Amino acid sequence: MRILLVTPENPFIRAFRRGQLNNFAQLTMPYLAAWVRPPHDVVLRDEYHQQVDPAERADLVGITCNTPNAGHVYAMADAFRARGRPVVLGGPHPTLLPEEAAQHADAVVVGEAENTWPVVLADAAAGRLQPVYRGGAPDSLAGLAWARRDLLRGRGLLANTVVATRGCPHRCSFCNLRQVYDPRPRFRPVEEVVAEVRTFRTPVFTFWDDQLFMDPHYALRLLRALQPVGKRWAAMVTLASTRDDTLLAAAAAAGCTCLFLGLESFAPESLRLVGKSFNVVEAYREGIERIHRHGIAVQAGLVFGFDGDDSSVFEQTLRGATRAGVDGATVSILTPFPGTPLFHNLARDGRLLTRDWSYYNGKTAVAFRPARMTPQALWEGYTWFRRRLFSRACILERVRRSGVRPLQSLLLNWGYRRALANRIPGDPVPCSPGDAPGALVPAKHPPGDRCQGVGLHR
Ligand code: B12
Ligand code: SF4
Repeated sequence: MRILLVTPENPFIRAFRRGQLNNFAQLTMPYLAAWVRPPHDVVLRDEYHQQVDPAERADLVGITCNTPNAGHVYAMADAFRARGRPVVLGGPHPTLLPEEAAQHADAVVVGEAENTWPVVLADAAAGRLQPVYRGGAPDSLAGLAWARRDLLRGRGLLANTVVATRGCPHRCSFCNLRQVYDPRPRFRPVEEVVAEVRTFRTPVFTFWDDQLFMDPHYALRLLRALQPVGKRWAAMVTLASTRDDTLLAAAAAAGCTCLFLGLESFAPESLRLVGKSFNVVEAYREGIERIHRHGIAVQAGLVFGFDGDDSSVFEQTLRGATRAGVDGATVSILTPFPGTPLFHNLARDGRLLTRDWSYYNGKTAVAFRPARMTPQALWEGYTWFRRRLFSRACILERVRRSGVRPLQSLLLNWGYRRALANRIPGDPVPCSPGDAPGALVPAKHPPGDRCQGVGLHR
């Protein structure tokens, strides 16, 4: 069999991310490619920078699919199937809504796939694909395959990412982790992670774990074992998990240059409402200074649109982030992903603006009605905030306050600043000629082709 694996990227996200300098490659499909053994062969197409041709020869097409990519992936899957190529869909969105995904696939893989993907491959070879595969989560992460990074082309320094753990002990109401993955915290043997990292040809890489420091004992062992490898890396952690100076010192010695902190908000009420009060706003500055003292930069995850947010939140966050000296920030619009408590609450209260999943990307669109401002005000505030945060003056001020790795921070910020100029297709707020503003817009536009009617910022 010739197996074609696709990493999709819808036009909105691609337009948004173009120009940023930290777009590390997605790991999913190179990872699944590792299961394909001779006599079968495997080809990888990454839409971030490659075209996908539905006429390409393939005996099986595998596509990963998150929620914002769903319409785009369904159209792609339909095009492959129209040419007689069987399609298997997996990843977050097919896991959350398998019946919806099944309308566009010959098989749907629900959840983690270590125990089901080999069965899918065998069934496809025998011409007996089943409609749904479930129960693929491994009990242990020992002996996991290594991703086929050799299949990644043209990603240069950004080719290498790795995962050491799965799971997170927290339950933030906007997060999909518990619905998409087996919630048990699991850890790969330290020596396996380090051996995999040693194979990287680049001097830099990223951990794609949700919370690398979830278990401080495991983290410390991993960091100590990584130190002799001599590579530089970044990882996602919570601010609360960085209170331990021993851990931070070990991270710095092991090559950590940047920690991504899901701060989400500078508004305590907003954090409380989404179950994230373990982020203590008053402690942000001190916590960030502690990380800086170890020579590690901070990339903050910031989200706007929580129920505690009114239109003053943008200025409040700009002030807070600048004072705290965050080196960089990933800024998002709150997005109610299907299956989350947030989604259920907003659906119950009639606050979802659309079920066109292309609006659910957290970057180029607002998908719900915020509690204390209009959808337009949220979009405008978010846009204003990004322009201000990535203005020359603010970048220089933050870099000055941080004092850590100024060149790295200037480059990252310059990437985000450059990306501000990208033209993003479609309207940011769901609209349809004839619909009352804010009316629920069913997914009636062609996938990936947003409404061009009434709206802002075209
Ligand atoms: C790293 C990461 C990113 C990276 C890279 C994206 C990527 N997919 O690699 C970055 C930072 C760019 C990113 C961006 C976004 N992400 Co993200 N990301 C992750 C993260 C932390 C790890 C993904 C990963 O690499 N896992 C390791 C690989 C090997 O496994 P995997 O992808 O999970 O796949 C396994 C199974 O799902 C299954 N599988 C997956 N696809 C397929 C396909 C087939 C055919 C088969 C058989 C099996 C299968 O098999 C794998 C092995 O078990 C996950 C959370 C998590 N813990 O997984 C969130 C997660 C996937 N991201 C999420 C979101 C929301 C986003 C954004 C929309 C956020 C935003 N507002 O910008 C964007 C979307 C960007 C885009 N490209 O469209 C959500 C998805 C929710 C949803 N309903 O879609 C998750 C689950 C986070 C969460 N807490 O809710 N993300
Ligand atoms: S801490 Fe992060 S990964 Fe964990 S539940 Fe909250 S948002 Fe999700």
